[in-house]
Parts: sequence; C-alpha cells; structure tokens
Amino acid sequence: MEQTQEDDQLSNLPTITGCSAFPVVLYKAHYLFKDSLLRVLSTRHHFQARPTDIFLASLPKSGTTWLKALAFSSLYRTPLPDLSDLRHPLRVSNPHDIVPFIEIESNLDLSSMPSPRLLSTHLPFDLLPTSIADSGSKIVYVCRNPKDTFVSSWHFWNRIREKAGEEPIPLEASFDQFCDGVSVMGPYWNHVVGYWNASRANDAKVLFVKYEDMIADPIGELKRVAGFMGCPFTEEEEERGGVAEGIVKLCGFESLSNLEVNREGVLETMFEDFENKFYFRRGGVGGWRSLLSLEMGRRLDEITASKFAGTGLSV
Ligand code: PAP
Repeated sequence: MEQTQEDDQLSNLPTITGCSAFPVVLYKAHYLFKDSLLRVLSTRHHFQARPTDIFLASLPKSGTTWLKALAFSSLYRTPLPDLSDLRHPLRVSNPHDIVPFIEIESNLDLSSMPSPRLLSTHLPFDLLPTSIADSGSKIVYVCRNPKDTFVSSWHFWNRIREKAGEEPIPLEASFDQFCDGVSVMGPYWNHVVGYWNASRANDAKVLFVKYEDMIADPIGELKRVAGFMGCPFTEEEEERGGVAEGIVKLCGFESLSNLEVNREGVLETMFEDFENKFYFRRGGVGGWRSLLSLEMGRRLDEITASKFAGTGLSV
C-alpha cells in the first residue's frame, strides 16, 4: 500500500498508554488503537455493506461475546445443527471466530460470506463505513453500565499484560483516564450516545440493547433481538417451546465458559493471540464493587448522569 501524506500524519499522532495493553491515539474525538488506525480508515472507505447485513456493535467489554453467540444461534438456527449437537459451531468455536469484526479481520474475505452476513464492530457510530448507513442493513448495539465495563476492561488488559510479563495497569490512573474519556473506542459516553441517538432516530435501523436487561430477562431480550433481525421465533416454535430457552442456555456464561474451546483455545487478533478464556471472567451486574470504591462509583455515576442529561438514556 502506498504511504500518503495523510498516513504519515496519522502515524505521527501522539500515543496514549495506560487504558489498554496497547497504545491508543485520539482520532476525530475517539480513542482508537494506534496500530489499527489505518485499517479502520480503510474499512470506513472500502467496506461494502449489503442490505441484508446485520452488525453487532458495542464498546469492548459490554457483552459482545454473549450477543454474538445469541444472535448467531438465532439467525442461522434453521441451517445449523441442533443446539445439543456437538458439531454446533458455538460448541467448537469461540463466538469471535464465528462473527468477525469488520475493522479487524482484514485477512478475511468478508465479501465471500453468504447473505445474510452477521458481522460486528467496536467502531463508534460516526466512524462506521458510510455504506452501512446508506444500505438497508441493521445494527444491534449492546451497552453495559460504565462501572462494570471499566472493571471488565481493566481486568482483561491486565491479563494480556501479565501474560506478556508486564506490570499491571495502575487502577487509579486508568480510572482517571476512563473518567476523562480515555478508553478504547471511547469516550464511553460518546460511543453509547452515538448509537442511542441513532436508534431513536431510526428504530428499524438500530436496536439498542442493555447488558443488564439481558441478564434480567435473557429470553425476552433474545426475542427482541431475533424479531429485529427478521428471524422472530415462530408460533410453532413458541408452542413447541424451548427454542429460545435452548439458545439462552447454550449461550449462557456457564455453558460457553465451560466449553473446551473457550477454556483452552486462543483467538488470533491483530496484536497477538488472546486466550479465549479471557473473554469469560465472571459476567453479571455490579461486579465493579469488588474493585472500585463507593466514591469511585459515585464519581462515574455523576459523570454519566451529566453526559446523558437530556438524551433520555440511563444505564
Ligand atoms: P469484547 O468486547 O472484548 O468481545 P465482551 O464480550 O464485550 O468483550 O465483554 C466481556 C465481558 O462479558 C466479561 O465481563 P466481566 O469481565 O465483567 O466478567 C465476560 O465475563 C462477559 N461475558 C462473556 N460471555 C458472557 C455470557 N455468555 N453471559 C454473560 N456475560 C458474559
């Protein structure tokens, strides 16, 4: 690829460390991985969405892996083997290997995937490829409360760093950064509000889902997602019973995290191989209390209340 003047400018953006195991840069008010910037821009310009595409969008550590599993096993439930079949893709592959990220998988030929394609992205709404907005494709966005998202992220990057023999990210400094908006794909609030506003503007295009609602009512939320994706559970399936329940059970934390592929397997990423088990820590709501003080929790709540003021959104 030819190096342009813009590429040079981009590769000279100041790097920021401490919010992840890898440096980020500030690009158009969003913090992106330095090493992924050119790839993100290339995806933005070259990725061709199809009207039938479904994108699962999220901030990292918001329930992406779970949503991928639920959406995949719902959307393709007719051609897929029975949920209990040991050959079911979710029993042999990590959800990230099944539902690729458009901005990361440059070595995968996404154009050869049959329709309807199920794809994912961590990109903020305003950095999505223009073809996504212009096509009839749909987006399911999952949001998680910022305290659990921060804590999940802090643990994740420290596991990566620990494996590389590096010191853990200092908690207080990383928390201050998060509060100042510095987090992967952040600021947190801009990412969430971007998709929230898009869903309010066009709820046939963007479905907004909360991780906490998925925990409280996984079957209800799964049905909402399936209906939005255009594959609602049929009357016959409802009468027969157990279809949505079976999907929720297979995709549940206990079930997925205990599969051999997710205990022992590794995921190839643009940085290095990450262990699949890093994507399953404990799950659930309110785990932040084991790491953050009440004062830190209050601080984040106050920032969130002020950032979400007037949006109609609460988390
Ligand atoms: P990613 O964006 O890097 O893919 P993502 O899957 O969004 O990460 O987030 C991982 C979190 O989802 C972890 O949360 P924790 O650190 O608070 O534990 C992980 O445990 C949780 N998670 C993964 N799978 C499930 C699941 N099936 N049900 C509920 N939570 C899950």
